[in-house]
Amino acid sequence: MAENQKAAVNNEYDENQIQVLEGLEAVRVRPGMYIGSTGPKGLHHLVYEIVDNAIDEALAGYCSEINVKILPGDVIEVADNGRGIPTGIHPKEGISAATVVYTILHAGGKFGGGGYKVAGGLHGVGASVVNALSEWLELTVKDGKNIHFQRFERGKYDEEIKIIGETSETGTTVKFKADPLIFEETTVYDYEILLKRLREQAFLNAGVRIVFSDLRNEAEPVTEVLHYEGGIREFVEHIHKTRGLEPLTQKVIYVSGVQGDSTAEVAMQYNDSYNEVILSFANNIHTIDGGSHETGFKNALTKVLNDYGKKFNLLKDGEKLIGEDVREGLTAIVSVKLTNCEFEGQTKGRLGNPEVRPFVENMVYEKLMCYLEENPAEARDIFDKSMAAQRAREAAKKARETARRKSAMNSASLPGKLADCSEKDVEFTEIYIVEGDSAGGSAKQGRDRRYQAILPLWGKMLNVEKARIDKVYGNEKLMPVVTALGTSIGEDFDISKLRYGKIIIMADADVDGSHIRTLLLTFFFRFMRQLISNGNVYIAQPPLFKVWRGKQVRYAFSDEERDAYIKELAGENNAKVDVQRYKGLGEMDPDQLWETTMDPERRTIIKVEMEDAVKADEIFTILMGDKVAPRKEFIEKNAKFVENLDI
Ligand code: 1YM
Repeated sequence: MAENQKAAVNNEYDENQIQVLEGLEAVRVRPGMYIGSTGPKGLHHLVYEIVDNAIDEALAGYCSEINVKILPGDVIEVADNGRGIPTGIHPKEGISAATVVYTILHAGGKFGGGGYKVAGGLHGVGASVVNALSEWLELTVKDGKNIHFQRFERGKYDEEIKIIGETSETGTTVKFKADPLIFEETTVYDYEILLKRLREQAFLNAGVRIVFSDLRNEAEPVTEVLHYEGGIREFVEHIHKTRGLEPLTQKVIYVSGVQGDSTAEVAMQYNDSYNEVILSFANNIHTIDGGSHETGFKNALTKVLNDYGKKFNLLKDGEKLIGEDVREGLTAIVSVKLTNCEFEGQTKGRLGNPEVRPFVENMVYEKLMCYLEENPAEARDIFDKSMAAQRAREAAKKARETARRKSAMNSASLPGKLADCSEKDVEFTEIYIVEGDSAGGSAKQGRDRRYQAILPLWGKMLNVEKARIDKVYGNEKLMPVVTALGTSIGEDFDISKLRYGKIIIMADADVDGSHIRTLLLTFFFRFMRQLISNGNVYIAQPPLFKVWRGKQVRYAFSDEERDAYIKELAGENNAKVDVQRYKGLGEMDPDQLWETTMDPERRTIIKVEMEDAVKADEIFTILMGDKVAPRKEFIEKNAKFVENLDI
């Protein structure tokens, strides 16, 4: 008698089954708890969970290639050539180990064996969660002898895993369709989002070969091979290339170290911009809010350059480089792999583990110092760049002091165009930042002046890309924003001085509007980052259409919604329905603007997440940088959004 049948006779099987179903049912009842959301983010997370298991197998040294496909109907297939998930009977559960992995909550990790789970999603859940949230999932395991197969529907199965053929190959293949009952908004994958994440994984796990294909459009299959022997060094080169940045030195600096079961590696290179890009990862998970590994790296870098300057008499007595100086124009990747990561913060985007800071700090200090001493010409270029940044910072300080003296920074001289609100408690106040005078005019008339302030923007856009902070303090477009918000910027930023709890960017749904949103988000990201991490920044969503029949009026935010309203208002007898497309906010009268975009009871505003700002910052570098090729590529890729963009 097979183990599982024995178990069934002993009733254990039934109990297990019940437990399993309750476990997976819990995932279906509260999917957000396991994958963050049931929106597009959660949908893509399903793919990462399965790919992570294949990457673990690659890191364990048994798998050299991972194939990821988007098939017609938005079915995902992930296949690796590893050992294959074990199919033998699990002693405790009485069913196949592979079935356990796919049906028992939290069994996604490696049970039994030691070692660490390097990959792993945001919430540390695995295959069983993907299974629970899939309309169907098919698992195929090849163990060098037999092909094993099992099918699940919404996490449940009718049949045990069974042998369906013979093979001399090994590996695991998982095919699944996200459940539209769970992912109500969409089950359509975004190729670019998956590509970005898979590429990132290929950089972080040097040597792993990921082949990614989008086969949804049979006439136009797309395949991309992601394979980087240089690992995170190539990641840095990739960032410079795609953003059109010119490296300052020829080679990417790479340092790495091991301490106990932990490893740390850093790749870094300076470029011709003033912008700092540091991406940190812990166990292949992007730590968007940094943490102990990133702090360790930053501390070491500042210390190395100061000590280098002192040692070679390049710094005068009392002269000192600060972090901002040594990170100007730097692109760096910091990646640590630990047995046990502690993620902190509201979005779990920060690495906690305190022991990691001194580990990374000491490793980077020693190895980077060695590198600089062995490469004096490069060292000098880097040091000189930091000194230039320091001088610019001094200049900025002077500009700031002058600006202060002119008392532009205190609320006694709020910008002339600001229509302030009467409420003073930031918990209740909002400011709408509006592009254009006509939209600003409507907003001023339409608002609730008790708690809504309006700041119309005017003047020429500052190219923040090429401008250091000192330029911001004289910019006619951005300075009013700074004074109105009250917090100041950069080093002086003080969130306790913030004058409005919600900062709402209101711009048209067209190219110019997207330009102004990108500018403001980039500006906030670079000079007032805490506003974003604190969740103060929002994007207003003005409607695209007004649909009406007599006195019945509807506002539509998409073509589909417009069509639905036309149908609704036309009714049985097909009366005439009018449609107006808003080309800009300026076309709305004050009442309409209030009703559709400003009334807290009816409006939709989207909170800006750190990731949105990071994206804006990337786009900004490409759009504003002086390299033609990446800009051209970006525009070609996004042609439908930026058709008329005049750059
Ligand atoms: C397309 C997804 O899941 N590959 C995969 C998973 C496992 C193994 C190999 C594996 C792991 C181990 C031993 C071990 C998993 N096994 C388990 C468990 N690809 C994909 N490839 N033998 C094979 O960790 O010791 C969980 S994942 F728990 F069953 F061992």
